[in-house]
Amino acid sequence: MVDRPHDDERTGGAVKERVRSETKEPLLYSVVLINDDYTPMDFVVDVLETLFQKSPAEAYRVMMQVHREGRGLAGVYPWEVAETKVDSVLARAQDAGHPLQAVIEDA
Ligand code: TYC
Repeated sequence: MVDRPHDDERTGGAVKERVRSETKEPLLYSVVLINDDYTPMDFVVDVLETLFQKSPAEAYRVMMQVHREGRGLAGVYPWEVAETKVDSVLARAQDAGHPLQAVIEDA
């Protein structure tokens, strides 16, 4: 274990008061795929590989989870990224004539 310097060693004894933390974590949101009876499995796998950067094996695993359990996690992102991912899924599905749905939830 690396020894963390004591406050005194880093600041020479000065205590910096911090009202808010200096770096703020972005809020994160889940993009969840929803099962349906019509979207082809290969299409869902392709969406997971190309829009959510999943490996072929992971894309297949997530697709089968959605198929069997009704829903599954495609990815976790800051709000605007999650929105763009959902928009892209819906646009791809609509273009191809498939009813695939994706929703955003609190992570
Ligand atoms: N249930 C679909 C089928 O049997 C496959 C599917 C998987 C559809 C995941 C949507 O989000 C989904 N062809």
